[in-house]
Order: sequence, then C-alpha cells, then structure tokens
Amino acid sequence: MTIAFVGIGGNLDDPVAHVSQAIRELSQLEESELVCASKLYGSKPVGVIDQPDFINAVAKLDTKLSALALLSQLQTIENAHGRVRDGLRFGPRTLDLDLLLFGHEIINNSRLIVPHPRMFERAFVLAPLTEIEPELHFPNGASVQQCLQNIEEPQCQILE
Ligand code: ROI
Repeated sequence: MTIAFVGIGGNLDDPVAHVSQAIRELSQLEESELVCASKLYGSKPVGVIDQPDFINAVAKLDTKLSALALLSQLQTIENAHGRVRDGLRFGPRTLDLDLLLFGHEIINNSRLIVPHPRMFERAFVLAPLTEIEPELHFPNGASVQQCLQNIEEPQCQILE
C-alpha cells in the first residue's frame, strides 16, 4: 500500500458540488481507501487570473494501485465531471485532480511527474495539505509548512 495525496480543484458549474462529489468518488476507488480529505478552500485563480475563483481540497489515499493506474482512475473521474480539454491549459475547469505525491516516489515520464512540479508554490495545494498532514516533508526534504510560509500572498481560505 502506498500513501498518495490528490489535489482537487474546480471553478465552473457549482464547484463546491463537483469537489464534494469528487471526494465521495475517491472514497470508492478500487484497491484504495480514502484516509481523509481536507475541508474545502476558496482560492483566487493562480496563473491565468481572468477566470472565476476556485474551490480546492486535498485527499489522502492509501492505495494498492500503481501511480499510473491511479492517474488513469483520476482522469476517469475528471471526464465523468464533464472536464473538457480544449487546449486552454490553465483555463477554467469543472474538475481537476492532480496526483501530488505517491509515497516517497519521484516519477518523471511522459504521462506523469510526481511530486507535482508546481505544488510547492501553490497555497491552494499547500494549505489543505498542511491541514491534513502538518508534519509532511517532501522527497526533497522541504516541509509543507515551510513551503506554505514562503508564499507571500496565499489568497486561500477555508470555506465557511
Ligand atoms: N488556481 C487556483 N486557485 N486553484 C486551482 O485549482 C488552479 N488550478 C489551475 C490554475 C489555472 C493554474 N490555477 C488555479 O490549473
């Protein structure tokens, strides 16, 4: 079994519903258990800023799947949520599931890079990750809390 962390985000068509539903779907994945999920966070768009605010969360899974098999399952869930890959890489989406961490593995192939290369500077990943795993250290030794503190404008809040 491997502990995996999945980043969840969306900013179209009732994103609270999409993210909540995605967490329920992650709890039903084959050969996997949902250990816990963070609360939902509201966040300002990072990257392409001219788009609606996002809802974000992070889930912790304990899985027997390989990293690539888990990635395929995550893409199946994204597609079921009507995710359209229309070429706008950082544009709005109903549901985005990112495999952030897979045990202590470092993976770099044409389908998958783990740890997720942009997670270290994204408060919308680090804040929910800190909530559920405050003592986490990444494969490079950096701590999740330290990375979060290094971000100047987190712009990410627990949804009331
Ligand atoms: N910004 C926020 N706040 N949350 C996201 O999930 C998110 N996802 C993305 C981009 C467009 C980079 N920005 C985001 O893919």
